[in-house]
Amino acid sequence: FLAACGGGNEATNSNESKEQVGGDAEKSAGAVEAKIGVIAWMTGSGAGYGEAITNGINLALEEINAKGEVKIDLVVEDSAGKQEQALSAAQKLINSDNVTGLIGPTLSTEMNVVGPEADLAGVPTMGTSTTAQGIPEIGDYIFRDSIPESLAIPAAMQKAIDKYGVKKVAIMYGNDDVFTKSGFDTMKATAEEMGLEILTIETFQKGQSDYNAQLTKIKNLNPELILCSALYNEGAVIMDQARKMGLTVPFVGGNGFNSPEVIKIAGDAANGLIVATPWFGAKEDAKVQEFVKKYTEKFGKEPDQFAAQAYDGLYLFAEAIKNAGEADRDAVRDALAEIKDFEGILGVMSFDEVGDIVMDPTVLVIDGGQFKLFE
Ligand code: VAL
Repeated sequence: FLAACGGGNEATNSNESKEQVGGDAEKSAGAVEAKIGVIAWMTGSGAGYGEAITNGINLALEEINAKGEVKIDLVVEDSAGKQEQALSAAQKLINSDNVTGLIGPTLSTEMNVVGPEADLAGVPTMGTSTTAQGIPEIGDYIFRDSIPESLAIPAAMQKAIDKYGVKKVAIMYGNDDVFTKSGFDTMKATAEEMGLEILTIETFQKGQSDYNAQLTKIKNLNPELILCSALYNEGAVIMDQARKMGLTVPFVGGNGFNSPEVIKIAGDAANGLIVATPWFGAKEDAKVQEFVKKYTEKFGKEPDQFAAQAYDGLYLFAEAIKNAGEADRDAVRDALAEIKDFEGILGVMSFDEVGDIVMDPTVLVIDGGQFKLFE
C-alpha cells in the first residue's frame, strides 16, 4: 500500500496540500492545474492547418508552463477534417479525459457538430481557425479568436476594387463545406452592395482535381477579379489551373487560402491572391518578432496565421484559468468572457457579447511567392 504512494511521503498528504507538493519543480507550487483538449485536422489534405495549429499551441504551452502561474496538460486528437471524427474526439475529451476546455476543431464544418455538444456539456471551447458565420452564436461556451469571413472578405474586396477599379467579378466556391459556403454568402452580398456585376457563380466540391469546366466559363466572361471561397488544397489547384489557361486576373480568397501551403502547391500561380488576416509575421512589433523567431527555431519554418491564432488561443485559456483561480469549466468560461484588452501576438484582444473576437484585419497579397502587405 505504501509503495503505491510513489515513494514520497508528501504524497500521502490530503488534497488541500496536493497543489504544493504535486509539482516537484518549485515553479509549479501554487499553480492552477488544468487539462485542455485540442482537436485539429492533422492527417489528409488539410494537414497543413493542423500542423501549424498544434505547433503554435505547443510553443505557447512550453512558455506558459515555464512561467508557472498556470500548469496546462494537453490532450491532442486528430479530426482528419471529418465531422464524425471531430465529434467522437470531442466526446472522448469531454467525458473520458475530463478536460476543462477545448481548442478547435479546425474547420467550421466540424465546429458545427462539436460546438453544440461542448456547449451542452458546459465545456468552454475556443475556435482558433473557425471563420464561418455563426460559430460563437452556437452557445455561451463557444468562443473564437479568428476573424469571421464576414469581416475579412469585405476588407480584402474593398482594397482590391479600389486598386484595380474592378466592376465585373466571377465567384467560385465549394458548396459542400460550412466555411466555404459562408465565405461565398459574404462575397455575393458584398459584391451586390458594392454594385459589382457578378458574371457567374461556379461551384466545386472537396477533393475535386479538375476545375477546367468552371474556369473556361469564367475566362470567356472576362472578369476583372475572381472571388474564390476554398480550403487551401482546392484553392491552390484552382489558381494553378486558372493561370495555365491564361486567366491572370487577381483573386480574392477567404480564410482557407491564408496558408503558405497555397504557395507550396501552386508556386508562381499563387501570385495575385489577396486575403485579409489578423496575422502578419513581418509586423514591426517586438512580441510578434519574438514569436516568429522562437517558432522558426523550434519548427524549422515560419509561423502562419493558423499557428499564431492557436498560440494566442492557448494563452487566452491560460489567462482565463489564472483569473478564475481554478480549473472549473463554468468559472473558466466566465473568465474567458471577461477578458478585455489581452495583448496577444495578433494584437489587443477582447470578446464581444457572443464570444467573437474584436480585431481589425490586415490585407495581404501573394507577390513573388510571398505574403506581403497589399497597398
Ligand atoms: N477558416 C476555415 C474554417 O472555418 C478553415 C480554413 C479552417 O473552416
